[in-house]
Amino acid sequence: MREIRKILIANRGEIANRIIWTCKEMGIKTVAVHSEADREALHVRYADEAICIGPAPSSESYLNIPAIISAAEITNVDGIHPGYGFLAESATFATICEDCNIKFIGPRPDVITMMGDKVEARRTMTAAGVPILPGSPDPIDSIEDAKKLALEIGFPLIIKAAAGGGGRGMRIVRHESELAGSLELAQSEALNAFKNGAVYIERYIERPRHIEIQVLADEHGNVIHLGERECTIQRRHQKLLEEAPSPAISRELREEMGAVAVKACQEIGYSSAGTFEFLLDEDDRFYFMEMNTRIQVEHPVTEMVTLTDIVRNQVMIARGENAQFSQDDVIIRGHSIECRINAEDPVKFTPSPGRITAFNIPGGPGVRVDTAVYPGYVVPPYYDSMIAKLIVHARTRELAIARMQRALEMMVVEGIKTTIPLHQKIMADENFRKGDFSTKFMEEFKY
Ligand code: MV4
Repeated sequence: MREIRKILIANRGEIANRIIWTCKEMGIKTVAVHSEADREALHVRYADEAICIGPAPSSESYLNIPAIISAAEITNVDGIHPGYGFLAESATFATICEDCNIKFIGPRPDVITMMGDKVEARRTMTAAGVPILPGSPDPIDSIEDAKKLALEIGFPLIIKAAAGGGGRGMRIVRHESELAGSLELAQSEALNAFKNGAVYIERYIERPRHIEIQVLADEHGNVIHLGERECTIQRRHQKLLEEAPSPAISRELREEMGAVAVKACQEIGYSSAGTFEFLLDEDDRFYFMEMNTRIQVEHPVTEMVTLTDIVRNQVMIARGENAQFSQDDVIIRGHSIECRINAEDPVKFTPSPGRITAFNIPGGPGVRVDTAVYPGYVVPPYYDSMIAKLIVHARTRELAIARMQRALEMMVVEGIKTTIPLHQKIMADENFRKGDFSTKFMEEFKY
Protein backbone atom coordinates (compact mmCIF):
# COMPACT_ATOMS: atom_id res chain seq x y z
CA MET A 1 0.00 0.00 0.00
CA ARG A 2 1.13 3.49 -0.94
CA GLU A 3 0.03 6.45 1.16
CA ILE A 4 -1.69 9.14 -0.89
CA ARG A 5 -2.46 12.10 1.37
CA LYS A 6 -2.03 14.91 -1.12
CA ILE A 7 -2.63 15.05 -4.88
CA LEU A 8 -1.59 17.64 -7.47
CA ILE A 9 -4.06 18.04 -10.32
CA ALA A 10 -2.19 18.71 -13.56
CA ASN A 11 -5.22 20.13 -15.35
CA ARG A 12 -7.81 22.92 -15.41
CA GLY A 13 -11.53 23.46 -15.91
CA GLU A 14 -14.29 21.04 -15.01
CA ILE A 15 -12.08 17.95 -14.75
CA ALA A 16 -9.77 19.65 -12.22
CA ASN A 17 -12.87 20.46 -10.18
CA ARG A 18 -14.22 16.93 -10.63
CA ILE A 19 -10.99 15.44 -9.22
CA ILE A 20 -11.04 17.88 -6.27
CA TRP A 21 -14.62 16.79 -5.39
CA THR A 22 -13.54 13.18 -4.96
CA CYS A 23 -10.30 14.08 -3.13
CA LYS A 24 -12.32 16.09 -0.61
CA GLU A 25 -14.67 13.14 -0.05
CA MET A 26 -11.63 10.89 0.47
CA GLY A 27 -9.92 13.27 2.91
CA ILE A 28 -7.06 13.87 0.46
CA LYS A 29 -5.45 17.34 0.24
CA THR A 30 -5.30 18.95 -3.21
CA VAL A 31 -2.88 21.20 -5.06
CA ALA A 32 -4.09 23.13 -8.11
CA VAL A 33 -1.73 24.35 -10.81
CA HIS A 34 -2.80 27.17 -13.11
CA SER A 35 -1.63 29.43 -15.91
CA GLU A 36 -1.53 33.21 -15.67
CA ALA A 37 -4.85 33.26 -17.55
CA ASP A 38 -6.49 31.01 -14.94
CA ARG A 39 -5.88 32.99 -11.72
CA GLU A 40 -9.64 33.43 -11.28
CA ALA A 41 -10.48 29.82 -12.15
CA LEU A 42 -12.64 27.81 -9.77
CA HIS A 43 -10.20 24.89 -9.39
CA VAL A 44 -7.69 27.37 -7.95
CA ARG A 45 -10.17 28.41 -5.26
CA TYR A 46 -11.40 24.92 -4.38
CA ALA A 47 -7.93 23.36 -4.00
CA ASP A 48 -6.10 23.55 -0.66
CA GLU A 49 -3.07 25.11 -2.39
CA ALA A 50 -2.50 26.66 -5.82
CA ILE A 51 0.65 27.35 -7.81
CA CYS A 52 1.07 29.38 -10.99
CA ILE A 53 3.07 27.32 -13.51
CA GLY A 54 3.44 29.75 -16.42
CA PRO A 55 1.90 31.98 -19.08
CA ALA A 56 -1.48 31.42 -20.74
CA PRO A 57 -0.47 29.17 -23.69
CA SER A 58 -0.72 25.55 -22.55
CA SER A 59 2.70 24.78 -24.10
CA GLU A 60 4.16 27.02 -21.39
CA SER A 61 1.89 26.00 -18.50
CA TYR A 62 -0.30 22.88 -18.51
CA LEU A 63 2.20 21.09 -20.77
CA ASN A 64 5.26 22.43 -18.94
CA ILE A 65 6.64 19.31 -17.25
CA PRO A 66 9.50 20.98 -15.29
CA ALA A 67 7.11 23.61 -13.88
CA ILE A 68 4.53 20.98 -12.86
CA ILE A 69 7.13 18.68 -11.28
CA SER A 70 8.60 21.69 -9.40
CA ALA A 71 5.12 22.56 -8.10
CA ALA A 72 4.69 18.94 -6.98
CA GLU A 73 8.08 18.93 -5.20
CA ILE A 74 7.47 22.27 -3.45
CA THR A 75 4.06 21.17 -2.16
CA ASN A 76 5.26 17.66 -1.33
CA VAL A 77 2.42 15.75 -2.99
CA ASP A 78 2.23 11.94 -3.09
CA GLY A 79 0.52 11.71 -6.48
CA ILE A 80 -0.40 13.58 -9.65
CA HIS A 81 -3.76 13.21 -11.39
CA PRO A 82 -3.42 14.29 -15.03
CA GLY A 83 -7.16 14.43 -15.90
CA TYR A 84 -7.72 14.23 -19.69
CA GLY A 85 -5.88 16.02 -22.51
CA PHE A 86 -2.64 17.90 -21.73
CA LEU A 87 -0.19 15.36 -20.20
CA ALA A 88 -2.69 12.58 -19.49
CA GLU A 89 -1.26 10.28 -22.18
CA SER A 90 2.37 11.38 -22.03
CA ALA A 91 4.55 8.38 -21.21
CA THR A 92 7.42 10.83 -20.70
CA PHE A 93 5.50 12.68 -18.01
CA ALA A 94 4.41 9.44 -16.31
CA THR A 95 8.04 8.25 -16.28
CA ILE A 96 9.34 11.51 -14.81
CA CYS A 97 6.67 11.36 -12.08
CA GLU A 98 7.78 7.86 -11.11
CA ASP A 99 11.47 8.91 -11.22
CA CYS A 100 10.60 11.71 -8.77
CA ASN A 101 8.80 9.23 -6.53
CA ILE A 102 5.42 10.79 -7.27
CA LYS A 103 2.63 8.36 -8.15
CA PHE A 104 1.22 9.04 -11.62
CA ILE A 105 -2.50 8.28 -11.32
CA GLY A 106 -2.87 6.23 -14.47
CA PRO A 107 -1.41 3.14 -16.14
CA ARG A 108 2.30 2.31 -16.50
CA PRO A 109 4.31 4.39 -19.00
CA ASP A 110 5.06 1.39 -21.25
CA VAL A 111 1.33 0.71 -21.67
CA ILE A 112 0.72 4.39 -22.54
CA THR A 113 3.48 4.22 -25.18
CA MET A 114 2.13 1.01 -26.69
CA MET A 115 -1.44 2.34 -26.97
CA GLY A 116 -0.13 5.64 -28.39
CA ASP A 117 1.16 3.74 -31.42
CA LYS A 118 -2.03 2.63 -33.18
CA VAL A 119 -0.20 -0.01 -35.29
CA GLU A 120 1.36 -1.49 -32.17
CA ALA A 121 -2.01 -1.33 -30.39
CA ARG A 122 -3.68 -3.24 -33.25
CA ARG A 123 -0.98 -5.91 -33.06
CA THR A 124 -1.22 -6.25 -29.27
CA MET A 125 -5.01 -6.36 -29.32
CA THR A 126 -5.05 -9.05 -32.01
CA ALA A 127 -2.73 -11.17 -29.89
CA ALA A 128 -5.07 -10.61 -26.91
CA GLY A 129 -8.06 -11.91 -28.88
CA VAL A 130 -9.70 -8.54 -29.61
CA PRO A 131 -11.38 -8.29 -33.03
CA ILE A 132 -9.84 -5.73 -35.38
CA LEU A 133 -10.74 -4.71 -38.94
CA PRO A 134 -8.85 -6.38 -41.79
CA GLY A 135 -5.82 -4.22 -42.53
CA SER A 136 -2.08 -3.82 -42.36
CA PRO A 137 -0.16 -5.55 -39.56
CA ASP A 138 2.72 -3.07 -40.12
CA PRO A 139 2.99 0.54 -41.26
CA ILE A 140 2.59 0.93 -45.03
CA ASP A 141 5.63 2.49 -46.62
CA SER A 142 5.30 1.86 -50.33
CA ILE A 143 2.52 2.12 -52.88
CA GLU A 144 3.22 -1.52 -53.83
CA ASP A 145 2.43 -2.62 -50.26
CA ALA A 146 -0.67 -0.44 -50.29
CA LYS A 147 -1.92 -1.93 -53.58
CA LYS A 148 -1.34 -5.50 -52.42
CA LEU A 149 -3.27 -4.87 -49.23
CA ALA A 150 -6.07 -3.01 -51.00
CA LEU A 151 -6.53 -6.07 -53.21
CA GLU A 152 -6.99 -8.23 -50.09
CA ILE A 153 -9.27 -5.97 -48.08
CA GLY A 154 -11.10 -4.18 -50.91
CA PHE A 155 -12.56 -0.68 -51.19
CA PRO A 156 -13.52 1.58 -49.53
CA LEU A 157 -10.56 1.60 -47.18
CA ILE A 158 -9.17 4.13 -44.76
CA ILE A 159 -5.60 5.33 -44.22
CA LYS A 160 -4.81 6.35 -40.63
CA ALA A 161 -1.74 7.82 -38.94
CA ALA A 162 0.03 5.42 -36.55
CA ALA A 163 0.69 8.31 -34.16
CA GLY A 164 -2.78 9.79 -34.75
CA GLY A 165 -6.00 9.08 -32.98
CA GLY A 166 -9.24 10.91 -32.47
CA GLY A 167 -9.71 11.21 -36.21
CA ARG A 168 -6.75 13.40 -37.12
CA GLY A 169 -4.90 12.55 -40.33
CA MET A 170 -7.37 10.01 -41.73
CA ARG A 171 -8.11 9.52 -45.45
CA ILE A 172 -10.90 7.48 -47.00
CA VAL A 173 -10.05 5.83 -50.33
CA ARG A 174 -12.90 4.66 -52.54
CA HIS A 175 -11.10 3.74 -55.77
CA GLU A 176 -7.73 2.28 -56.64
CA SER A 177 -7.01 5.37 -58.77
CA GLU A 178 -6.92 7.52 -55.59
CA LEU A 179 -4.71 5.17 -53.60
CA ALA A 180 -1.24 6.47 -54.46
CA GLY A 181 -2.18 10.13 -54.05
CA SER A 182 -4.02 9.56 -50.78
CA LEU A 183 -1.16 7.52 -49.35
CA GLU A 184 1.35 10.26 -50.06
CA LEU A 185 -0.94 12.94 -48.66
CA ALA A 186 -1.68 10.91 -45.53
CA GLN A 187 2.03 10.28 -44.92
CA SER A 188 3.02 13.92 -45.28
CA GLU A 189 0.06 15.05 -43.15
CA ALA A 190 1.05 12.57 -40.46
CA LEU A 191 4.67 13.71 -40.56
CA ASN A 192 3.54 17.30 -40.28
CA ALA A 193 1.07 16.80 -37.44
CA PHE A 194 2.82 14.11 -35.37
CA LYS A 195 6.46 14.23 -36.52
CA ASN A 196 5.89 10.60 -37.53
CA GLY A 197 4.87 9.73 -41.07
CA ALA A 198 3.87 6.10 -40.38
CA VAL A 199 0.39 5.19 -41.63
CA TYR A 200 -1.69 2.01 -41.79
CA ILE A 201 -4.69 0.79 -43.76
CA GLU A 202 -8.01 -0.68 -42.63
CA ARG A 203 -11.27 -1.66 -44.26
CA TYR A 204 -13.62 1.33 -44.02
CA ILE A 205 -17.03 0.97 -42.37
CA GLU A 206 -19.53 3.33 -43.96
CA ARG A 207 -22.08 3.96 -41.19
CA PRO A 208 -20.63 2.74 -37.91
CA ARG A 209 -21.51 3.57 -34.33
CA HIS A 210 -18.79 4.54 -31.87
CA ILE A 211 -19.19 2.41 -28.77
CA GLU A 212 -16.67 2.39 -25.94
CA ILE A 213 -16.21 0.11 -22.93
CA GLN A 214 -15.07 1.55 -19.59
CA VAL A 215 -12.70 -0.68 -17.62
CA LEU A 216 -11.21 -0.56 -14.13
CA ALA A 217 -8.09 -2.60 -13.44
CA ASP A 218 -6.08 -2.75 -10.23
CA GLU A 219 -2.35 -3.48 -9.97
CA HIS A 220 -2.99 -7.10 -8.94
CA GLY A 221 -4.74 -8.33 -12.08
CA ASN A 222 -8.34 -7.71 -10.99
CA VAL A 223 -10.27 -6.24 -13.92
CA ILE A 224 -13.91 -5.32 -14.42
CA HIS A 225 -15.86 -3.42 -17.04
CA LEU A 226 -18.59 -0.87 -16.38
CA GLY A 227 -20.50 -1.40 -19.59
CA GLU A 228 -20.54 0.81 -22.66
CA ARG A 229 -20.99 4.42 -23.64
CA GLU A 230 -22.68 5.48 -26.86
CA CYS A 231 -20.46 8.19 -28.42
CA THR A 232 -21.64 8.12 -32.03
CA ILE A 233 -22.92 11.70 -32.22
CA GLN A 234 -19.86 13.78 -33.08
CA ARG A 235 -18.94 16.69 -35.32
CA ARG A 236 -15.47 16.97 -36.84
CA HIS A 237 -14.34 14.21 -34.44
CA GLN A 238 -15.52 16.22 -31.43
CA LYS A 239 -18.12 14.37 -29.38
CA LEU A 240 -21.28 16.41 -28.78
CA LEU A 241 -23.19 14.12 -26.44
CA GLU A 242 -22.82 10.67 -24.97
CA GLU A 243 -25.13 8.20 -23.30
CA ALA A 244 -25.10 5.02 -21.27
CA PRO A 245 -26.26 2.43 -22.00
CA SER A 246 -26.27 2.51 -25.82
CA PRO A 247 -29.69 2.03 -27.42
CA ALA A 248 -27.90 -0.25 -29.93
CA ILE A 249 -26.41 -2.74 -27.46
CA SER A 250 -28.14 -5.82 -26.08
CA ARG A 251 -27.19 -7.41 -22.78
CA GLU A 252 -25.48 -10.23 -24.68
CA LEU A 253 -23.42 -7.86 -26.83
CA ARG A 254 -22.48 -5.79 -23.75
CA GLU A 255 -21.25 -8.91 -22.00
CA GLU A 256 -19.32 -10.01 -25.06
CA MET A 257 -17.63 -6.64 -25.61
CA GLY A 258 -16.95 -6.27 -21.89
CA ALA A 259 -15.38 -9.73 -21.68
CA VAL A 260 -13.10 -8.92 -24.63
CA ALA A 261 -11.96 -5.68 -22.98
CA VAL A 262 -11.37 -7.34 -19.60
CA LYS A 263 -9.31 -10.14 -21.14
CA ALA A 264 -7.22 -7.62 -23.10
CA CYS A 265 -6.46 -5.69 -19.89
CA GLN A 266 -5.34 -8.87 -18.17
CA GLU A 267 -3.10 -9.78 -21.12
CA ILE A 268 -1.31 -6.43 -21.21
CA GLY A 269 -1.19 -5.90 -17.44
CA TYR A 270 -3.30 -2.76 -17.63
CA SER A 271 -4.03 -0.83 -14.45
CA SER A 272 -6.20 2.22 -13.62
CA ALA A 273 -9.31 3.35 -15.49
CA GLY A 274 -9.25 2.92 -19.25
CA THR A 275 -11.51 2.87 -22.29
CA PHE A 276 -11.69 0.58 -25.32
CA GLU A 277 -13.09 2.34 -28.37
CA PHE A 278 -14.92 0.12 -30.84
CA LEU A 279 -16.62 0.61 -34.18
CA LEU A 280 -19.94 -1.24 -34.40
CA ASP A 281 -21.16 -2.09 -37.90
CA GLU A 282 -24.73 -2.49 -39.10
CA ASP A 283 -24.57 -6.26 -38.50
CA ASP A 284 -23.60 -5.75 -34.82
CA ARG A 285 -19.99 -6.80 -35.36
CA PHE A 286 -17.52 -4.77 -33.30
CA TYR A 287 -13.91 -3.90 -34.04
CA PHE A 288 -11.20 -2.38 -31.84
CA MET A 289 -10.24 1.16 -32.81
CA GLU A 290 -8.11 2.65 -29.99
CA MET A 291 -7.62 2.44 -26.26
CA ASN A 292 -7.68 5.60 -24.14
CA THR A 293 -5.40 5.26 -21.12
CA ARG A 294 -6.99 8.11 -19.16
CA ILE A 295 -10.23 9.24 -17.57
CA GLN A 296 -12.50 10.60 -20.30
CA VAL A 297 -14.74 13.64 -20.61
CA GLU A 298 -17.81 11.40 -20.83
CA HIS A 299 -17.07 9.26 -17.74
CA PRO A 300 -20.06 10.68 -15.79
CA VAL A 301 -22.71 8.77 -17.78
CA THR A 302 -21.03 5.53 -16.69
CA GLU A 303 -20.83 6.76 -13.09
CA MET A 304 -24.55 7.54 -13.11
CA VAL A 305 -25.75 4.16 -14.42
CA THR A 306 -23.32 2.07 -12.36
CA LEU A 307 -23.33 4.15 -9.11
CA THR A 308 -19.54 4.29 -9.10
CA ASP A 309 -17.00 7.08 -8.67
CA ILE A 310 -14.35 6.45 -11.33
CA VAL A 311 -11.91 9.03 -9.91
CA ARG A 312 -12.19 7.38 -6.49
CA ASN A 313 -11.39 4.04 -8.08
CA GLN A 314 -8.37 5.53 -9.85
CA VAL A 315 -7.04 6.82 -6.52
CA MET A 316 -7.67 3.51 -4.74
CA ILE A 317 -5.92 1.63 -7.54
CA ALA A 318 -2.99 4.11 -7.40
CA ARG A 319 -2.64 3.39 -3.69
CA GLY A 320 -2.04 -0.23 -4.65
CA GLU A 321 -5.24 -1.40 -3.03
CA ASN A 322 -6.70 -4.72 -3.94
CA ALA A 323 -9.95 -3.86 -5.70
CA GLN A 324 -13.14 -4.53 -3.79
CA PHE A 325 -14.98 -4.62 -7.07
CA SER A 326 -16.35 -7.69 -8.73
CA GLN A 327 -18.14 -7.96 -12.06
CA ASP A 328 -21.24 -9.33 -10.38
CA ASP A 329 -21.64 -6.05 -8.44
CA VAL A 330 -21.83 -4.04 -11.64
CA ILE A 331 -25.47 -3.46 -12.52
CA ILE A 332 -26.59 -0.98 -15.17
CA ARG A 333 -29.47 1.03 -13.69
CA GLY A 334 -31.54 3.39 -15.81
CA HIS A 335 -30.22 5.66 -18.53
CA SER A 336 -27.85 8.63 -18.54
CA ILE A 337 -27.16 11.33 -21.15
CA GLU A 338 -24.43 13.98 -21.14
CA CYS A 339 -24.56 17.12 -23.28
CA ARG A 340 -21.28 18.99 -23.69
CA ILE A 341 -21.94 22.71 -23.32
CA ASN A 342 -19.29 24.57 -25.32
CA ALA A 343 -18.60 28.28 -25.57
CA GLU A 344 -19.18 28.15 -29.32
CA ASP A 345 -21.49 29.43 -32.00
CA PRO A 346 -23.99 26.50 -32.20
CA VAL A 347 -24.26 26.76 -36.00
CA LYS A 348 -20.73 27.69 -37.11
CA PHE A 349 -18.92 25.92 -34.22
CA THR A 350 -16.49 28.84 -33.90
CA PRO A 351 -15.19 29.65 -30.38
CA SER A 352 -17.11 32.24 -28.37
CA PRO A 353 -14.90 33.24 -25.44
CA GLY A 354 -15.72 36.19 -23.17
CA ARG A 355 -17.46 37.18 -19.94
CA ILE A 356 -20.35 35.06 -18.69
CA THR A 357 -22.83 37.68 -17.51
CA ALA A 358 -25.44 35.25 -16.18
CA PHE A 359 -25.05 31.58 -15.22
CA ASN A 360 -27.73 29.43 -13.68
CA ILE A 361 -27.56 25.66 -13.55
CA PRO A 362 -30.63 23.42 -13.40
CA GLY A 363 -31.18 21.15 -10.42
CA GLY A 364 -33.89 18.72 -9.42
CA PRO A 365 -33.95 14.93 -9.50
CA GLY A 366 -31.41 13.18 -11.71
CA VAL A 367 -29.51 16.27 -12.85
CA ARG A 368 -25.74 16.71 -12.50
CA VAL A 369 -23.62 19.59 -13.79
CA ASP A 370 -19.83 19.24 -14.01
CA THR A 371 -18.41 22.71 -14.59
CA ALA A 372 -15.81 25.23 -13.42
CA VAL A 373 -17.44 28.46 -14.52
CA TYR A 374 -19.53 30.97 -12.55
CA PRO A 375 -21.34 34.28 -13.13
CA GLY A 376 -18.80 36.95 -14.07
CA TYR A 377 -16.18 34.38 -15.16
CA VAL A 378 -14.30 35.24 -18.34
CA VAL A 379 -13.87 32.22 -20.66
CA PRO A 380 -10.26 32.51 -21.88
CA PRO A 381 -9.54 32.00 -25.60
CA TYR A 382 -6.52 29.75 -25.00
CA TYR A 383 -8.08 26.40 -24.13
CA ASP A 384 -10.80 23.93 -25.08
CA SER A 385 -14.19 25.62 -25.36
CA MET A 386 -16.15 23.18 -23.16
CA ILE A 387 -17.52 25.14 -20.16
CA ALA A 388 -19.89 22.58 -18.65
CA LYS A 389 -21.29 19.09 -18.94
CA LEU A 390 -25.01 18.71 -18.33
CA ILE A 391 -25.72 15.15 -17.22
CA VAL A 392 -29.07 13.55 -16.51
CA HIS A 393 -30.10 10.18 -15.15
CA ALA A 394 -33.57 8.60 -15.30
CA ARG A 395 -35.20 5.17 -15.35
CA THR A 396 -35.52 4.93 -19.13
CA ARG A 397 -33.98 6.57 -22.22
CA GLU A 398 -37.28 8.28 -22.98
CA LEU A 399 -37.42 9.78 -19.47
CA ALA A 400 -33.76 10.78 -19.67
CA ILE A 401 -34.42 12.68 -22.92
CA ALA A 402 -37.38 14.48 -21.32
CA ARG A 403 -35.25 15.31 -18.31
CA MET A 404 -32.46 16.63 -20.55
CA GLN A 405 -34.94 18.77 -22.45
CA ARG A 406 -36.19 20.49 -19.30
CA ALA A 407 -32.62 20.84 -17.94
CA LEU A 408 -31.44 22.45 -21.19
CA GLU A 409 -34.44 24.76 -21.09
CA MET A 410 -33.64 25.82 -17.51
CA MET A 411 -29.89 26.24 -17.99
CA VAL A 412 -28.95 29.93 -18.29
CA VAL A 413 -25.65 31.02 -19.86
CA GLU A 414 -25.56 34.64 -21.00
CA GLY A 415 -22.82 36.84 -22.44
CA ILE A 416 -21.35 34.14 -24.72
CA LYS A 417 -22.78 31.78 -27.34
CA THR A 418 -23.16 28.12 -26.36
CA THR A 419 -24.15 24.79 -27.91
CA ILE A 420 -27.33 24.61 -25.76
CA PRO A 421 -29.65 25.42 -28.73
CA LEU A 422 -27.97 22.68 -30.80
CA HIS A 423 -28.57 20.10 -28.06
CA GLN A 424 -32.23 21.15 -27.88
CA LYS A 425 -32.59 20.44 -31.59
CA ILE A 426 -30.86 17.07 -31.28
CA MET A 427 -33.11 16.06 -28.34
CA ALA A 428 -36.15 16.84 -30.52
CA ASP A 429 -34.84 14.93 -33.55
CA GLU A 430 -36.90 11.91 -34.53
CA ASN A 431 -33.96 9.67 -35.42
CA PHE A 432 -32.12 10.57 -32.23
CA ARG A 433 -35.23 9.76 -30.22
CA LYS A 434 -35.53 6.38 -31.96
CA GLY A 435 -31.86 5.68 -31.24
CA ASP A 436 -31.39 5.34 -34.98
CA PHE A 437 -28.11 7.05 -35.92
CA SER A 438 -24.54 6.56 -37.15
CA THR A 439 -21.38 8.68 -37.19
CA LYS A 440 -22.96 10.46 -40.19
CA PHE A 441 -25.76 11.84 -37.95
CA MET A 442 -24.49 15.43 -37.83
CA GLU A 443 -23.72 15.55 -41.58
CA GLU A 444 -27.32 14.60 -42.29
CA PHE A 445 -28.78 16.74 -39.47
CA LYS A 446 -30.84 19.78 -40.53
CA TYR A 447 -30.83 22.84 -38.28
C1 MV4 B 1 -12.98 4.46 -38.96
C2 MV4 B 1 -14.24 4.66 -39.53
C3 MV4 B 1 -14.69 3.70 -40.41
N1 MV4 B 1 -13.94 2.64 -40.70
N2 MV4 B 1 -12.27 3.37 -39.27
C4 MV4 B 1 -12.85 8.53 -36.43
C5 MV4 B 1 -12.11 8.73 -35.16
C6 MV4 B 1 -10.96 7.82 -35.19
N3 MV4 B 1 -10.70 7.26 -33.89
C7 MV4 B 1 -11.34 6.78 -36.18
N4 MV4 B 1 -12.53 7.22 -36.84
C8 MV4 B 1 -13.15 6.44 -37.74
N5 MV4 B 1 -12.48 5.33 -38.07
C9 MV4 B 1 -12.74 2.50 -40.14
N6 MV4 B 1 -11.99 1.44 -40.45
C10 MV4 B 1 -14.97 5.81 -39.19
C11 MV4 B 1 -14.41 6.71 -38.31
C12 MV4 B 1 -15.21 7.88 -38.04
C13 MV4 B 1 -15.82 8.06 -36.80
C14 MV4 B 1 -15.68 7.16 -35.76
C15 MV4 B 1 -16.28 7.37 -34.55
C16 MV4 B 1 -17.07 8.49 -34.36
C17 MV4 B 1 -17.22 9.41 -35.37
C18 MV4 B 1 -16.61 9.22 -36.59
C19 MV4 B 1 -16.79 10.15 -37.62
C20 MV4 B 1 -16.17 9.95 -38.81
C21 MV4 B 1 -15.37 8.83 -39.02
